[in-house]
Amino acid sequence: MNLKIDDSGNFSLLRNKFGNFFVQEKLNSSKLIPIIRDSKFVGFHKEQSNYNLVLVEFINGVNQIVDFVYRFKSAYVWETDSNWNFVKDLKVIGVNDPEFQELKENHGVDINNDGIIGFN
Ligand SMILES: [Ca+2]
Repeated sequence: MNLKIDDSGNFSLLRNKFGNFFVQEKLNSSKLIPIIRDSKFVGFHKEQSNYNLVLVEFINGVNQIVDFVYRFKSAYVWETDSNWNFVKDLKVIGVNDPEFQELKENHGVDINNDGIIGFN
Protein backbone atom coordinates (compact mmCIF):
# COMPACT_ATOMS: atom_id res chain seq x y z
CA MET A 1 0.00 0.00 0.00
CA ASN A 2 1.34 3.37 -1.01
CA LEU A 3 0.81 6.57 0.91
CA LYS A 4 -0.24 9.47 -1.28
CA ILE A 5 1.48 12.61 -0.05
CA ASP A 6 0.61 15.09 -2.79
CA ASP A 7 -2.39 14.58 -5.03
CA SER A 8 -2.51 18.04 -6.62
CA GLY A 9 -1.82 18.98 -10.22
CA ASN A 10 -0.71 16.57 -12.93
CA PHE A 11 1.78 14.62 -10.83
CA SER A 12 1.27 12.90 -7.50
CA LEU A 13 3.85 12.04 -4.86
CA LEU A 14 3.66 8.61 -3.25
CA ARG A 15 5.68 6.74 -0.64
CA ASN A 16 5.74 2.99 -0.31
CA LYS A 17 6.02 0.93 2.87
CA PHE A 18 9.80 0.83 2.56
CA GLY A 19 10.00 4.61 2.52
CA ASN A 20 10.76 5.08 -1.17
CA PHE A 21 9.31 8.10 -2.87
CA PHE A 22 7.63 7.79 -6.28
CA VAL A 23 6.07 10.13 -8.79
CA GLN A 24 2.83 9.15 -10.46
CA GLU A 25 1.64 10.89 -13.58
CA LYS A 26 -2.13 11.20 -13.41
CA LEU A 27 -2.57 10.52 -17.13
CA ASN A 28 -0.48 7.37 -16.83
CA SER A 29 -1.25 6.25 -13.30
CA SER A 30 -0.14 2.64 -13.73
CA LYS A 31 3.48 3.80 -13.87
CA LEU A 32 5.38 4.73 -10.71
CA ILE A 33 8.63 6.58 -11.26
CA PRO A 34 11.18 6.36 -8.44
CA ILE A 35 12.79 9.62 -7.37
CA ILE A 36 16.57 9.38 -7.60
CA ARG A 37 19.25 11.59 -6.10
CA ASP A 38 22.98 10.88 -6.37
CA SER A 39 22.17 7.56 -8.09
CA LYS A 40 20.14 6.38 -5.10
CA PHE A 41 16.43 5.88 -4.61
CA VAL A 42 15.28 8.68 -2.33
CA GLY A 43 13.81 7.43 0.92
CA PHE A 44 15.26 3.95 0.84
CA HIS A 45 18.78 4.53 2.07
CA LYS A 46 19.40 5.22 5.73
CA GLU A 47 21.62 8.21 5.06
CA GLN A 48 18.76 9.76 3.16
CA SER A 49 16.13 9.12 5.81
CA ASN A 50 15.89 12.82 6.58
CA TYR A 51 14.32 13.63 3.24
CA ASN A 52 10.78 14.82 3.73
CA LEU A 53 9.39 15.20 0.24
CA VAL A 54 6.04 16.94 0.22
CA LEU A 55 5.10 17.69 -3.37
CA VAL A 56 6.04 17.10 -6.98
CA GLU A 57 4.94 19.03 -10.03
CA PHE A 58 5.88 20.18 -13.52
CA ILE A 59 6.27 23.96 -13.06
CA ASN A 60 7.51 26.48 -15.61
CA GLY A 61 8.81 23.74 -17.86
CA VAL A 62 10.75 21.99 -15.12
CA ASN A 63 10.02 18.90 -13.02
CA GLN A 64 10.21 20.12 -9.44
CA ILE A 65 10.17 18.37 -6.09
CA VAL A 66 9.81 20.10 -2.74
CA ASP A 67 11.64 18.77 0.30
CA PHE A 68 10.55 20.43 3.55
CA VAL A 69 13.21 20.43 6.26
CA TYR A 70 11.66 21.08 9.67
CA ARG A 71 15.03 21.74 11.29
CA PHE A 72 15.67 24.69 8.96
CA LYS A 73 11.98 25.65 8.59
CA SER A 74 12.62 25.76 4.87
CA ALA A 75 11.36 24.22 1.67
CA TYR A 76 14.11 23.07 -0.69
CA VAL A 77 12.88 23.15 -4.26
CA TRP A 78 14.68 20.57 -6.37
CA GLU A 79 15.03 20.75 -10.10
CA THR A 80 14.97 17.28 -11.63
CA ASP A 81 15.37 15.93 -15.12
CA SER A 82 12.49 14.43 -17.11
CA ASN A 83 12.91 11.14 -15.19
CA TRP A 84 12.68 12.84 -11.78
CA ASN A 85 16.38 12.47 -11.08
CA PHE A 86 17.75 15.27 -8.90
CA VAL A 87 19.72 17.88 -10.83
CA LYS A 88 20.16 20.76 -8.39
CA ASP A 89 18.52 22.89 -5.73
CA LEU A 90 16.53 25.57 -7.54
CA LYS A 91 15.81 27.63 -4.44
CA VAL A 92 15.26 27.55 -0.73
CA ILE A 93 12.08 29.12 0.64
CA GLY A 94 11.76 29.87 4.35
CA VAL A 95 8.42 29.49 6.11
CA ASN A 96 8.17 33.26 6.63
CA ASP A 97 8.76 34.01 2.98
CA PRO A 98 5.50 35.00 1.18
CA GLU A 99 6.47 32.53 -1.52
CA PHE A 100 6.09 29.75 1.01
CA GLN A 101 2.37 30.45 1.48
CA GLU A 102 2.02 30.71 -2.29
CA LEU A 103 3.59 27.30 -2.69
CA LYS A 104 1.15 25.79 -0.21
CA GLU A 105 -1.84 27.52 -1.74
CA ASN A 106 -0.93 26.71 -5.33
CA HIS A 107 -0.57 23.03 -4.57
CA GLY A 108 -3.06 22.61 -1.76
CA VAL A 109 -0.44 20.86 0.33
CA ASP A 110 0.21 21.63 3.99
CA ILE A 111 3.97 21.56 3.50
CA ASN A 112 4.99 22.40 7.07
CA ASN A 113 2.05 20.58 8.67
CA ASP A 114 0.74 23.60 10.59
CA GLY A 115 -2.89 23.02 9.64
CA ILE A 116 -2.94 25.96 7.25
CA ILE A 117 -2.92 25.64 3.48
CA GLY A 118 -4.13 28.90 1.98
CA PHE A 119 -4.35 32.47 3.18
CA ASN A 120 -7.90 32.01 4.45
CA1 LIG B 1 1.53 17.53 -7.58
